[in-house]
Amino acid sequence: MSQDTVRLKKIYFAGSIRGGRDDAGLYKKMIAYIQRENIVLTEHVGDLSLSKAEGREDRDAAIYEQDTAWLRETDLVIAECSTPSLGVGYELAYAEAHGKPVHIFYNKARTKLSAMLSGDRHFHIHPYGSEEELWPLIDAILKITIPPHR
Ligand code: 6IA
Repeated sequence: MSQDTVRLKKIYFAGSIRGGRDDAGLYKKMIAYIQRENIVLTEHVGDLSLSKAEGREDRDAAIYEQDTAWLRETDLVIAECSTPSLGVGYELAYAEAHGKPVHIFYNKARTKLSAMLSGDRHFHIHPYGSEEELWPLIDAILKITIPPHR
């Protein structure tokens, strides 16, 4: 691979699982959109067969280890926060502590975002009114160039 080759960006997509799966269809669409030209480390977040009751608790330590390893490895985090989730909140703080860029989306017609997110200057906050507004916003985020051998 030449030095000039731009490698695919690795994206950590965060969305509610045990916090509630009302927006699972939206996560799936956002993940598919990002995946056209990038790697999404957390494709399972958009798995429609995954319910909030799913998951054996004896697997939780392994999930935590895998997800935090991906957060350390990722180029940037994109979170859809319209459905509040303790796990997503934790992931966002963990990403910030590791210096990762974080982009937070939420539907302003139905969600009042936590002050702990909207008040944190590290986070790039993207309120949107309709789904169609999402795609150009995501395009703009993904255009940000990441050096190939960081
Ligand atoms: O508190 P929550 O469950 O809503 O937290 C959701 C966030 O935590 C997501 O952004 C995920 O990255 C992470 N997370 C929570 N549960 C899992 C999980 N469960 N697997 C991977 N990441 C998770 C098992 C699903 C598996 C059977 C496909």
